[in-house]
Amino acid sequence: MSQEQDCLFCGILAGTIPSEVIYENDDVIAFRDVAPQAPTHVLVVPRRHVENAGTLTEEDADLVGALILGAQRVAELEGIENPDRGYRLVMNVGADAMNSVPHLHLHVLGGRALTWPPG
Ligand code: DGP
Repeated sequence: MSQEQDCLFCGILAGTIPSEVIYENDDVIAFRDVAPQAPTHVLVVPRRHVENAGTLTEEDADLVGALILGAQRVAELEGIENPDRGYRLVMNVGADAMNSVPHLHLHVLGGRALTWPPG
C-alpha cells in the first residue's frame, strides 16, 4: 500500500493520526468526518494513495468498485441503507469543488433529508 509523506489520510491509515474508524477491509478504510454535515458523514478512503477521482486510470477500476462497496457497507452499519430513504455519495475533485484533502475519498452522507444543490 503506497503512503505519501505529509498526507493527512495516509497518516490516518497508518494510525499516526487518530480517527473513528467504522469499517475497514484490505482495500479501504471508513472513518467519521471530523466536520459532519449530516447525522452520518463517513469518508471511505482507499489504502493506496491516489490524489482524486480526476487522476484515476483504467487500472484503478477495482479500486473504484471497492469504494462503492465500502460505502454500501457503511450505509448498512449506520442503518441508512433503506432504499426508500437513501443517502448521498460525493467525491470532490479539485479547487472548484472545495476538495481540501488530496487523497481520494468518497463521502457517505445520510440520516436526514439532504438538500440539492448542496451549495
Ligand atoms: P474534501 O473537501 O472532499 O476534500 O473533504 C475532506 C473532508 O475531510 C472534510 O469533509 C473534512 C475531513 N477532514 C479533514 N481533516 C480531517 C481529520 O483530521 N480527520 C477526519 N476524520 N476528517 C477530516
